Amino acid sequence: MPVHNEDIARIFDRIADLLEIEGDNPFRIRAYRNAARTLRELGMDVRKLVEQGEDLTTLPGIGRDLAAKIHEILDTGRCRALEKLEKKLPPELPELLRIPGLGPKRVHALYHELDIHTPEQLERAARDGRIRDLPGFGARTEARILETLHAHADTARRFKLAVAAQYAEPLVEYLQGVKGVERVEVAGSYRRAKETVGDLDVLAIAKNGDAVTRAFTRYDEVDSVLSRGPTRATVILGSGLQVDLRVVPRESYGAALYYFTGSRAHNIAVRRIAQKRGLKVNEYGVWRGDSRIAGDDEKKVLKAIGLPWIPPELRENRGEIEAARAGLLPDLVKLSDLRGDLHAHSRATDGHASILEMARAARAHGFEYLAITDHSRRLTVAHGLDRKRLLAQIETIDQLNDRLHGITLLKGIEVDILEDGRLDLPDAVLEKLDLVVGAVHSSFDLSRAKQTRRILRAMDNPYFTLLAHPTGRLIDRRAPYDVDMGRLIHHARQRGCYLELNAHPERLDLLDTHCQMAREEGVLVAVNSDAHSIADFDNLRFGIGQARRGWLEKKDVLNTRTLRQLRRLLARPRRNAGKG
Ligand code: DGT
Ligand code: CA
Ligand code: CA
Repeated sequence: MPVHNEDIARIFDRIADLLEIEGDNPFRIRAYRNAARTLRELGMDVRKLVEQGEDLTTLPGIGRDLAAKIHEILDTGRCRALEKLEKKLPPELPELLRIPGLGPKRVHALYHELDIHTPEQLERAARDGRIRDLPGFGARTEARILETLHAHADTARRFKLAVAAQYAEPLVEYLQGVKGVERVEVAGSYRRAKETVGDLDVLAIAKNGDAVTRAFTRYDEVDSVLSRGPTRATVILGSGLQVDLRVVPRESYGAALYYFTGSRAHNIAVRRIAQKRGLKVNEYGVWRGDSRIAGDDEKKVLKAIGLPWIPPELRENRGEIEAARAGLLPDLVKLSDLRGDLHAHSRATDGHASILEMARAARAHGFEYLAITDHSRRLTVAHGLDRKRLLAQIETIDQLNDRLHGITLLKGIEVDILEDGRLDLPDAVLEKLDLVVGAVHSSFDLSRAKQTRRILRAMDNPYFTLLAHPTGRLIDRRAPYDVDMGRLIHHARQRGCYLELNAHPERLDLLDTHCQMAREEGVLVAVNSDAHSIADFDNLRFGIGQARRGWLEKKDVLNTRTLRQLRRLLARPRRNAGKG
């Protein structure tokens, strides 16, 4: 079974999880996490680097020891260091860390005090009220654990979109190479760019379906074959991801693509419209009686039902059908509309590249501007900037801008929003910046009222420009903090500030529904990479997918503006600050 970067990253994360539960040396734990991150962000297969004879220790965060472990995993598919740890601790223990609200200290206590090592045991203990008495827990935490356990049950088997893409892309390439295959596309939630996908629904055009499904089940990443016939097959990949393949003739490809893209709710609503017109829609075509009036092309399928083509990202039955009928579909933002990025880190804090390297990478991406927004002092784990270091960075950026061509660096900060809503650096420094990105990195547990008040107050600061990752959620790992998003958006409108859609595959934060709210309120959204290395700009495509799911058009996205237009929008102190 071939080993992917993600597989090695998962092994390193598991090691870090287990070490963390055992309270091991934080530097050692961080080394594994950084290495996992490096592997995930690497633009190419690490196996290829090894085959080219590259020295892995030149990668950020990879020393001799970790390089040796990568070689070991590539060669043997195993990692002895992990196996040793798994002999000491129940191997399923890290699963508990995935439950929002449970950190390593709490998992340590659950295991050592109550011998809990599975979500099922946890649920039983929470129901019996045995958790509230553990030091560091309490009744509120116990209730929250029960709540999140139920939410967790639905998401546990889903794959983050960016991870699914790592498996989908090579599979599509493989199928395209199979003899007789004319066309391959992934439909389903993947095509709708949903933040997580349950399984992949792959469609192929071919005449000899039997040969194609056979070739599919022989793909070298297939772990088990659930079913196989002449037109369809279902397999599970080594990663645990399920893939359904359907082979269809050319004349029904458009209908099949439309049907299997979904969503189910969208399909049902459209079928009802078709029925009213005396038509039948299925995966083979649009039918009037026995005659097929459309099928080969998705656009023609929709046209036959009396609808314009609807972008897949909108197909959730959230108003897109009404908008389509009224000719009011949004003209969705595209990746190529982005002219810059307003959230990126450098080596000065927790990034992996110098400011110059980041600037060059952004320019190579076709960007006109890049904001450097390193962390502020409060975030000590990231070596956050204090006043003095930020002033020095401002000077460095001014000097770089004098010699850089084709890209402009903007001076920014990702400043912590403190628990009382103040910002982590004085106004006298913030004043010198082009933009101030405010972020919540602590006190996630505040009540809804307090959390909302905290962020509203931060927005009242006249230098505040942009709210980073507004809900704070990490997909599958941390629930969003409790906040009144409607009020935040309304306040942003009044204060003339903006919201971020953070494109990091683990965040995708704003949510799609919040994008719709922002658009309705007229608050611009910045689709940012939050890049920590030069490869991270590639993640913007997932952010754009989410923005499209949120109905955003080019005009709704702050960083589609030219630098000149942007400067006017960033002008501070904010024109409206203090009013309203
Ligand atoms: P997932 O895999 O959970 O992320 O979500 P989807 O949307 O990919 O759902 P999936 O894989 O169960 O099915 C793919 C698409 O096929 C789905 O979006 C709509 C279509 N589909 C599947 N079963 C039905 C059905 O019983 N009725 C209708 N109308 N459509 C269906
Ligand atoms: Ca699916
Ligand atoms: Ca499916």
